Amino acid sequence: MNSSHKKSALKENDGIEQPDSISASSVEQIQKFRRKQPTAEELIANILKGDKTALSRAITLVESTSEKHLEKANDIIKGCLPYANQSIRIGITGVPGVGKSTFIEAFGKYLTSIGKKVAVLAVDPSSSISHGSILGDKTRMEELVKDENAYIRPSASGESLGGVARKTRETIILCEACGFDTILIETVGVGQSETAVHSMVDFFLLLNLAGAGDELQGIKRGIMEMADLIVINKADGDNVKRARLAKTEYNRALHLFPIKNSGWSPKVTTCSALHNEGIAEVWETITEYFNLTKENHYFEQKRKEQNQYWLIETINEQLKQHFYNHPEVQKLLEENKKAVQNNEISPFAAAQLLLNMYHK
Ligand SMILES: Nc1nc2c(ncn2[C@@H]2O[C@H](COP(=O)(O)OP(=O)(O)OP(=O)(O)O)[C@@H](O)[C@H]2O)c(=O)[nH]1
Ligand SMILES: [Mg+2]
Repeated sequence: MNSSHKKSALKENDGIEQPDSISASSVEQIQKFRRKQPTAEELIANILKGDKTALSRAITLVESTSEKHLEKANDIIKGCLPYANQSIRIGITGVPGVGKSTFIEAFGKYLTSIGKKVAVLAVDPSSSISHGSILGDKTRMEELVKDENAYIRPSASGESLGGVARKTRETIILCEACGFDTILIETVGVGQSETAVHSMVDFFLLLNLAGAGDELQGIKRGIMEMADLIVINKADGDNVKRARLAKTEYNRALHLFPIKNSGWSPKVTTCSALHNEGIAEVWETITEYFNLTKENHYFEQKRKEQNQYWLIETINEQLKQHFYNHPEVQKLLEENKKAVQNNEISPFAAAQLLLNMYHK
């Protein structure tokens, strides 16, 4: 801090007019830049050059709900699509507080240190309220945020999970075209969002904690079943022994699950995201997985299946949206909700009535 008697360089000298801190011409230039919206072609060209500003702009268009933006966003995605797919996509999940952000910071830094370009995205259906978990913890990813080879995008705030998931899928394409070869997709362990994330990644990583004997109770069986790797975090200090014990227990539990189509047997490791321990081992395991699934062609097959899944999902989503946005449907729906509640009409008959009106 400046001591009061020291002369500040910022102090205005008597009789001398202070120059504007920003010149008028640069203000004009900035305003012109802001006013001028780059065309889809310009954005595509810059994304392909690895320009993060263009990437962010394109993602904003993808996330926008306006019809005008939708068309432009679709053009950009179309232009980027031939350059996408050259990456690996890793889903990371775990209950709040397990250390996802801390882990992504450590893991992301490790990846960039070995020459990877890392994009971090999030699927967080609750983000319309909390404004995205990643945004809130930029401080936990302090180093990664500054890393030239990393790109962090807070989750699309959203209406429905389906909508958020679609936007995330399109964002993946844009990130890949921009040269990011490792995509990390974080989701909060609440259940539904895992399924959406699972359907857009190649590898699914579950972060867990060593508990006091009840470790297997907190996680839903379905999520464990999806995991290709369980990483027990916070294996440091007093917790090391318990983490090791938990590892044995998880290993035993994983044996009870049916064998995966990938031919991969899920693994369990321990790490300390905070102290940067066990991070390289996580990457080693993931590399093993990719070697196996690329060799046995499961990797491509899964991506093809995912594309088909997203084709159907997108249609479902848009049909639903179109239906519920229909003003007459909205009016009639409200009336029928009451009627159903008062037992004046059966839910099925009411549904039929609405659909008939919609199709007319
Ligand atoms: N001892 C220890 N603490 C850790 C470790 N990783 C994370 N933590 C601490 O655990 C707390 C939660 O970590 P976060 O990374 O914010 O967890 P999160 O899963 O992102 O949490 P949400 O964003 O709320 O879902 C923080 O206080 C971290 O410092 C670890 O490896 N060891
Ligand atoms: Mg977090």
